[in-house]
Amino acid sequence: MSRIVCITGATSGIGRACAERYAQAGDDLIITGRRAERLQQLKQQLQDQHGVRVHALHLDVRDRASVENAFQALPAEWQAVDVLINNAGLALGLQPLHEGNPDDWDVMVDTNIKGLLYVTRALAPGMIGRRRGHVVNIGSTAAKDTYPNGNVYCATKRAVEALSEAMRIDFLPYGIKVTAVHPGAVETEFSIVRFKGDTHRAAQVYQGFQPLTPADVAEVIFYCTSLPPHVCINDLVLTPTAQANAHFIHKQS
Ligand code: NDP
Ligand code: 8X3
Repeated sequence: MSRIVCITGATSGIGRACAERYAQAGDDLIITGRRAERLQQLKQQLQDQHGVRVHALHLDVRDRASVENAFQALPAEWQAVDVLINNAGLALGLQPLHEGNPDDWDVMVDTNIKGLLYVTRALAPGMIGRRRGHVVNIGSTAAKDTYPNGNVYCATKRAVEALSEAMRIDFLPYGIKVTAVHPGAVETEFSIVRFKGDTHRAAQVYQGFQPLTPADVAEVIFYCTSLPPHVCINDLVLTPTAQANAHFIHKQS
């Protein structure tokens, strides 16, 4: 039976790969992101290739009123969301805390923590009312281990981990599953965003080992949401085979 799957940050990387994976399985999709043109192109592509229904929400998850309005205004046929994938997120900068840019901190906290909360607050009551739903929060190995200069980004992902635990407890009486998925190094636009368009520096992050692809992560997320109703993966870490944790990546020179 097809589901309605809502993916935040579907215009790139892991979110886009999830949209493709769920569409391939015949699920209908609500896709969100700030880049309207990419969103429309993806919607068209998924509809044409997989024959699924796609609803595109052009929004910035940091904008609370816009998130509330967008989900309140969902047409009736889109309201019964089965799976929410809180994926929209980013890192900005990689400096010691005492040299960090507070504007970057605001964007990371507002997107990775507050945006995730706003979207969950908009969709969870419907899941609870229906006694059916699954929230997948994208954390990171950065949630598990703080690495040098990672400070605020690591803190936001630690918060995602804590909020996943909190949701699991609060939603427990209603049968809502909550899964935190923590990827290690995945080659996406993540490092280009972190290094503010410095593609050379971004590429170096993934040199000397085989990183995960967005499709690898999407496959794992899809698996987590395809288990029998009584089975829930609560917390899952996946890394490239060459990566032990946030600190150790075995690179060939
Ligand atoms: P990308 O930069 O490729 O994709 C990030 C997505 O988030 C884009 O679709 C972007 O869309 C969206 N996004 C960012 N800010 C906002 C916002 N304010 N409102 C709405 N959408 C937003 O990176 P990844 O795919 O790698 O990142 C996805 C998630 O995975 C993030 O939460 C990241 O922290 C996490 N992660 C990534 C890892 C990696 O190594 N790549 C490892 C572990 C976790 P748009 O710009 O159009 O708004
Ligand atoms: C993204 C992975 O190691 O760059 O969360 O923080 S890392």
